[in-house]
Amino acid sequence: MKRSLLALALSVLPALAAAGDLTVDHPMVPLAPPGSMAHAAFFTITNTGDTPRSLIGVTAPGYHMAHIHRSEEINGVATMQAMHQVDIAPGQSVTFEHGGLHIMLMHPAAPLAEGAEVPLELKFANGETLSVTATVMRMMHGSS
Ligand SMILES: [Cu+2]
Repeated sequence: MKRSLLALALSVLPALAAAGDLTVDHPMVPLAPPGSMAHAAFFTITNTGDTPRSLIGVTAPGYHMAHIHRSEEINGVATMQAMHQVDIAPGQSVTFEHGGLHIMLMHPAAPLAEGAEVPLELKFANGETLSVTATVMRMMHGSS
């Protein structure tokens, strides 16, 4: 009896089991000044599975466009580079944070107040998607 129930669960829910290999912690969008045309989203993504995973894109219904970016300093000049793939090795975490990797959210459909929720959909190279809800938070200045 027990065995047949387990077999049934495994046959019905293969996609859910795969999605369980990735976790996203502390998704947040720093509160931006009114009228800002670009916001950033930060989080930490962890691959708890045993196969490499690659983030290849993101969609955000509340924005006109969303891209994966990385901030870099090249010859003393701060720049942002579009990333087409971010690899997350088995057992590893990748942090999207101020001054590094971030999700660039362009042209919000509406201004966002502190505490608002921003839905994001992360897309992976294996065709999987992961829905994440980021919270708009005031960032402490000077804490980098
Ligand atoms: Cu950017």
